[in-house]
Formats: sequence, structure tokens, C-alpha cells
Amino acid sequence: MTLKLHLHPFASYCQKAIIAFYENGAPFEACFVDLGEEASRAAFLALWPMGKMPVLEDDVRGEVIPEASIVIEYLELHYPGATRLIPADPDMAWRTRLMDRMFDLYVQSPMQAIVGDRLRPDSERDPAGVAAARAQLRTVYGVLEKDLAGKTWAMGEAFSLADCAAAPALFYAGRLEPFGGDHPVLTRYCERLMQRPSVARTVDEARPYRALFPGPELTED
Ligand SMILES: N[C@@H](CCC(=O)N[C@@H](CS)C(=O)NCC(=O)O)C(=O)O
Repeated sequence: MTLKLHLHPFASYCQKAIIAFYENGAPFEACFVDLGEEASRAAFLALWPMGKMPVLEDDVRGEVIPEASIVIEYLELHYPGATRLIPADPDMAWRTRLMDRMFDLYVQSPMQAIVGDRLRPDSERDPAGVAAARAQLRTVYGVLEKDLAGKTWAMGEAFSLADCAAAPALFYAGRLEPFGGDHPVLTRYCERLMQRPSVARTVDEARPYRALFPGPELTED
């Protein structure tokens, strides 16, 4: 197959790229990476020494593309499909990329900090870092609550790169630091995301791996 996506189905940044592929409709081969397994880890590091998933390998064009947002940009540029994930209008395009950054930097990053802390030995825990991550999540929830008002998707009526970033980020962050009753717009946006077929499929495919999550938050559904 031309396009190989190196991933783990439970990893949130991988889910961001997978959602884009399902939206786009481009066929791809899912190559599972198990960083805990020596051979799989070595093969992945040989492909991308930074060791972060997802990574797209395009055999036809001879390209290796890391970083979920760039994978989606590349898909849009070279294999455009059913859903246009980055708007043609240049101003809408930078606004979409800004929202993508919001979800990566201010939702995914603090979410990963909280999860990462739980994976460390007790002696290496960082309560201050976790408190700062939770505070950052509450701040971004407030920003999103205003920004998403009146919109179906992050950028309005069209599903985009920003929604691909939002879905896994909010799925995990909302379990760790619930949105609460004071964020009804964000809560409904997240519900719409979870019902979107590309997202629902991605969440379902990750379900068998929920035991990997360090905490009780994913056990209830
Ligand atoms: N900036 C990267 C971040 C990717 C990332 O953090 N991936 C996680 C999985 S969600 C990973 O590979 N973690 C493995 C590790 O840190 O060892 C992107 O946008 O793709």
C-alpha cells in the first residue's frame, strides 16, 4: 500500500491523524508501533528518531512525514479526499491552523502532562506540574466556551483539521478535568465530535486498549 501510517490506536495524536484519514477516505495501512517492544521500538526510531507517533510513510513519493498536523497537511495536499480539512480561503486557513495549535498546545499538552505524571514512580511525581496542567485546561476550556459559541464545528459549519485535533484532545482531557456545568457549549461540541462517524470509529477501534490508561476515568463507557 502507498500510505503507511505508523501508529498506536490508543494514542491521541495518532487518533488525530486517523480521523483525518477516515474523513478523507484515502486508503492507508495501519502499522502498529509498540514502543514497549524492543524490535518495534528500534524499527520506529530508525524511521523517526524523535520517537513520536504518528508518522506517515509514502512509498510512492518517497517521503516520511512526522507530526500529526503535518501528516494532515500532506494528505490534503497530495491525496485530497472527501472532506477538505484545511479551508481554501487563506484567512480561514490560518485561523484553522491556529485552532489546531490551541488544541495541541493547550489541551493535548496539559492532558499528556497529567497522564505522564501518573505513569511515573511515586518518588518522581510532580503535584505542582499537575496542578498547573489542570489550571491550563480550565483556562482553555473558558477560551473555547466563548470561541465555539454558535458554531457546529471548530471553524463553523465545515469539519476541519481543527476538529481532528479537538476530538482526541477533548476526549481524554474531559475525562481527566471534566468540563463541568459552566461549559455547556464545549460539552455539546464534544458530544457532536463523538457522534461524527470518523471520530466514533476511531474511539471504538481504541476501546480494546483502554486498560492502558493509567486511571479509572475510561472505565464507565
Ligand atoms: N508533536 C507530535 C506529538 C506526538 C506525540 O506526542 N505522540 C505520542 C503518542 S500520542 C507518542 O508518540 N508518545 C511516545 C513517547 O513519548 O514515548 C505530533 O503532533 O504528532
